[in-house]
Amino acid sequence: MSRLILVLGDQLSDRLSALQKADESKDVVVMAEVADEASYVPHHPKKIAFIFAAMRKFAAQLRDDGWKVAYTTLDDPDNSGSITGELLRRAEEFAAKGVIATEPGEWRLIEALQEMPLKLHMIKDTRFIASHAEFEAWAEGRKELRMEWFYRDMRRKTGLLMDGDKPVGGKWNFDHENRKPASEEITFSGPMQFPADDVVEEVLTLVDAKFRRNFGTLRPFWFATDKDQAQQQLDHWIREGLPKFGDYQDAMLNENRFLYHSILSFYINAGLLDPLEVCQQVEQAYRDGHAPINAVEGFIRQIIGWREYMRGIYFLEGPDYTARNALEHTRDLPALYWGGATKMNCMAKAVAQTEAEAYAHHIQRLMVTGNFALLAGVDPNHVHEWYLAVYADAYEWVEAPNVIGMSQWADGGIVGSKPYVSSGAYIDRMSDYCKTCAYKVKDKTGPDACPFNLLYWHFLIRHRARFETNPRMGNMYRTWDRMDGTRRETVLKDAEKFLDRMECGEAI
Ligand code: FAD
Ligand code: DLZ
Ligand code: SF4
Repeated sequence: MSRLILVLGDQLSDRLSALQKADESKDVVVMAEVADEASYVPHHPKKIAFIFAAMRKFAAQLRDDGWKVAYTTLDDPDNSGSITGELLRRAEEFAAKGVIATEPGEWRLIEALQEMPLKLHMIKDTRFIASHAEFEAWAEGRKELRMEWFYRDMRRKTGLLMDGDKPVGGKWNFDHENRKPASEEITFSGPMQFPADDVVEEVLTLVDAKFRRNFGTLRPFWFATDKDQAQQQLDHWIREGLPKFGDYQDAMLNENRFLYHSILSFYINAGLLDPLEVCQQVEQAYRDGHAPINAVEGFIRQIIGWREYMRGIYFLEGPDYTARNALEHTRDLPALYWGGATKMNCMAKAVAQTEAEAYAHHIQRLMVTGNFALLAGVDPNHVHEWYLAVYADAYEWVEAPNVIGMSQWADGGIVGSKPYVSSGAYIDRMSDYCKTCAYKVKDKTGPDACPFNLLYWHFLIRHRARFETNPRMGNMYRTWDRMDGTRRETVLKDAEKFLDRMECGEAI
């Protein structure tokens, strides 16, 4: 009797644990494009097209390798609309005795599989470096779950950038060298653009017909959709982008959407690239003298540090994590996040590039769109749903700790010891956005004052009782207290006026 082997849209790896447990001669691989997954948030059309095209190509590769694959396309008239529905349908069709599944990356789907009336063997996702048990053991009894300590354990475990038991270069972290504004011409030509082949074209037609109303531009579609193409993007970026990745990691520019970023998260998260192998290839570039330590260490820390840490937090904190709202923020997400007009150049640029590419880099996500939502007091659950929908690399295991934890401080300080908030001065230092903005970043009050300047103080004063005693924030409260009383009143009044105009739907 055969078993069903579930392969989800973000599990497209030959070495997936469920495939390794399977018997190629008897078992049936089940893959399905389903309405439930394609619409639990209004995903960006490029994200849906990427996942469907990569799924179809992965299914073809499995068939070539000798697997029996039962694949359901979205427009199949028998499509039941859900992953569990498809498993039940295929169980009957193949008289299967049970399902083997690699643990999905979202509680929602884990719970749905567990409730299904079929025998289920859910196994670990071995594409990650730290297992849940390892992360739990690391977290056990710690007062603070600081990423940096976890990261050092991951360096020791993987042996990446290690000389025996010592870090290469004599330091674990070279981040202080990585904060340069982009003042020079960018020499990286950006991600490779892959022309649409027949499989991609067919998917684009389907997605265009079914998801045209979702926020986001489908064409031109340039993503890699199989592991060979994803490897080409990795090689291209190691060659051209990696050497300066560290220096300009936090920079933002009007005319350059990608700077030196790798644009690899789509591919790693979907399974087209293995995170450890990516890091090994990046380390090799350092050992060959092609890239400096600050770039290589910085990149490897993002993957074996932040990426693994975020996953650890998501599974440690449990299914209610996305509902957390420590700062009790209740505002609706302003229409400008869905492309509505705004005079704030930084926000307009970050949203427009998100709409076009289903991509924005880390500092745009954290210090522009995330910062604004936090300062303005937007309900973190709305912010979470937006990020989950609009980025092609977004699955809850990685998106939620970044948004609920790092960006919105809605988990009360598990991920970040202080909220990531800043006035316009930070954006001005790290970008050229302010030069062409309708607002004036140097104005602290008045009709032209940068909204980030107004809202920054408004946020700090709203939450004074909570943050005044935070050792990393005390200085800001002392600065406020030294300000002239009338000026303080004007700042808060102007901030209130701005928020009222935003609530009324004005193009702020
Ligand atoms: P690079 O800048 O080239 O970084 C290299 C790699 O490091 C990335 O590909 C990614 O795999 C990893 N990485 C870097 N930072 C993080 C991080 N904080 N968490 C996890 N991995 C990281 N990343 C996602 O993969 N999915 C998300 O849904 C997501 N949502 C985010 C939401 C917010 C509010 C913030 C602040 C960050 C979010 N990130 C998310 C992290 C980060 O912004 C993206 O991984 C990165 O921008 C992807 O682009 P890149 O591949 O060019 O990354
Ligand atoms: C994101 C996504 C989308 C849009 N569509 C599908 C799909 O039709 N079939 C599928 O197997 N997976 C899809 N995915 C990815 C899943 O939502 C993802 O596996 C879960 O959210 C767990 O991370
Ligand atoms: Fe953004 Fe303020 Fe600069 Fe305008 S002035 S781009 S709103 S930070």
